[in-house]
Amino acid sequence: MTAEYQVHGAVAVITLNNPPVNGMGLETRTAAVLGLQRAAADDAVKAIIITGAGKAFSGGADIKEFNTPKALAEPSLHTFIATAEGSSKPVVAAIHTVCMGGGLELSLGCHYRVALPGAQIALPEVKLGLLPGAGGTQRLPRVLGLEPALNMIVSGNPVPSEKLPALFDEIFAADADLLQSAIAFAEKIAAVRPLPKVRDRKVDYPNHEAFLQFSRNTVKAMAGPFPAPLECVETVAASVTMKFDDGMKFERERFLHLIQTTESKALRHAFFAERVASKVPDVPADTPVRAIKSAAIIGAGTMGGGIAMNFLNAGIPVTLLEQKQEALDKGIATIRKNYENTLKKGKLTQEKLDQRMGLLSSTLSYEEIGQADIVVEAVFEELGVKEAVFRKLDDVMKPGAILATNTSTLDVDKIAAFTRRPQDVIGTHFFSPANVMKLLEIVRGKETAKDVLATALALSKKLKKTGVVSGVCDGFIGNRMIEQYSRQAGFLLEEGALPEQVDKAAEKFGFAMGPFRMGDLAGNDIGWAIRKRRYVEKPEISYSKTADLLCEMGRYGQKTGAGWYDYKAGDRKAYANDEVNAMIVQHSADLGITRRKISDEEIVERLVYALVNEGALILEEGIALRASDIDMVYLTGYGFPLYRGGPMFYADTVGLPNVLAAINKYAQGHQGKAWKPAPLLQQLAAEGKTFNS
Ligand code: T1G
Repeated sequence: MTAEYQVHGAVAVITLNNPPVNGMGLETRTAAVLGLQRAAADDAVKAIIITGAGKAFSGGADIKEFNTPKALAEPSLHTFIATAEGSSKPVVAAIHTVCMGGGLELSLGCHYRVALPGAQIALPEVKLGLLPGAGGTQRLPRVLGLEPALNMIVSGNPVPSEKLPALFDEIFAADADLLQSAIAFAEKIAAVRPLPKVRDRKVDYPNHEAFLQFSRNTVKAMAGPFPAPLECVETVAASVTMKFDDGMKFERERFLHLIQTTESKALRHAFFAERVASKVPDVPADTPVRAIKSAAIIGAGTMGGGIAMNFLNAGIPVTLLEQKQEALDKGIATIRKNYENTLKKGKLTQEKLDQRMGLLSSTLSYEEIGQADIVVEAVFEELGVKEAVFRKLDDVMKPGAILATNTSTLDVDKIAAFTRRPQDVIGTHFFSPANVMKLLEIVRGKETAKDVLATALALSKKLKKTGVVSGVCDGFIGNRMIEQYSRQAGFLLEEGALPEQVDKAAEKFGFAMGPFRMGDLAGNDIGWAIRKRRYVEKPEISYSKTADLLCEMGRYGQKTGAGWYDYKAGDRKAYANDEVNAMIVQHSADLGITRRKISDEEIVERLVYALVNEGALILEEGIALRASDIDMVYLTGYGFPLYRGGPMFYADTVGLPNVLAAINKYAQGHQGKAWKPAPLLQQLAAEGKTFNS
């Protein structure tokens, strides 16, 4: 069913019913318009209510329909709203839980709006790179006033219904029965004429031009590469500068422009990618999860402390375990300092700080953590150390406890094999700083039980992380791809580029930070240790020696005050260093390479397509379940620009044949053997398909 029709006395009730959030897809719109026509034709009906079944009034237009013929097929959302507004009988929107986007626009087209308190009211289209395209930019200002409406539309953030009295004719008590209350309201106003229409109101804002100009300047400064925020300002401006119907036409025109932009498609891709990432084909959505009411963290260092904070923030008690008291004391002090910094920024109350610290305990003894529902180890990244920890955990942890490793490079199956319960072992790869970065790679071992995986996915939501499932391989998804990206960055130095040029090109493309600044931040010695291992384990893989030479100069990065760049105390700016650049130039000479001028375009192609090609291999091997998971890893863990949708989505927008042609071109160049095109990329390019089809 997509909309139900019932008559209660003289009141017809149309209930939108398109789970999960009553997205107003074509079938829903059709059924609802039929309901309005039925009510209009029934003389016994004196008033009409529109409401929503389940957990929403409506989450808006059905985003899944966008860029398909259904989205604009009649009855369109405009037609649905115009039918309600044009009804000869009063139409009352009865709102609860969620009323967003097109759902709110529908209610604005109704003659009356009533609600329960606590309903989330929003026009969040801007977060999808759009603007309210069904009259919201023209009607909301007529109800709330220019400024409050503009703030809601440009921010896209929800406001609780009880905070918007101007929007509602009545807000019922929290424990009221919405339908009964709405019917009583409808009966009360059934005979009132003329029917109040939002479109007949005027927006009164003296000196609105000054306010709008201020708004344009402010929004332009914060919108970055996204066109939607400024379009929101311009269309809301039309609510004061144009007649209603002209404003509606202008809004429509700008909406249809935005829905075709890559930025909007990227944002909508990310919206669904984030949600589909928690779906694992062979793990049913209703798989029972294990209760996680307490946690233990092994290791109170940077990672262990950050991981502990995630649990504390979610209200889950944590026991922090270390080998020495001073390490414990240091770790706890760091956690407290982090919270105090947040408090100073006004983003945490003292009460919350005390509550979280009150959930934290510590111990030097494994025997004391045995009852925890999950234990996450964040000890030194060396297999022997992990083995000792997991053998101990296997001895002390209660049956059914989840044993999670935060390893970023080691084999989760090997770690699981150190225990008699490999089915309870899983990888939970947090990204530093663990209490900040949203990404959580959930590494599924070959023995990991389905309910353990389901529990880890549910836990990632509770910890407000974006959980992405990865299979077991060296570097899982993110680090395995970043290795190819870093290899290309090194080769570019050998051929003629310098760190500053590479970083600037990457940051112009939209990366939060270029590869060399990123290395300096993370610590160049980390990559050095991995390459030393690679030189032994996989000698066939070549790397530029420049990064090794840099480490031999003791330039590990920000932590040593110098890396690819120099850094000054209290100044996050990276300053080019002549000695490093001389080393790079000398190294090219030592290799007999005549340095050449390299374009920013080539730099970006080689960095990004290195990610794409490795991502294609990861997909082929089933390490990642879907291309959009890879995009989520890069959008939430590696500073890939959101407006480009992630490496795989970006490759789709470039066109896979073009990506393949570029890779084949680079395969003819310096260190060309690093460019073996992934078979999946070749296949999809040949078939004219995309990664995210
Ligand atoms: N269309 C289609 N599917 C939607 C949807 C929508 N509008 N909103 C949510 N879903 C799906 C979502 O993909 C997930 O699917 C499930 O519902 C639960 O979502 C013309 C153009 C409403 C606050 O931007 O903010 O109207 O994974 O996990 O945490 O002007 O979903 O179960 O298969 O997020 O309870 C404007 C977007 C649309 C609202 C519920 N509306 N949605 O949060 O559940 S454009 C939005 C949300 C528009 C008009 C314009 C949230 C929620 P699955 P969820 P939740």
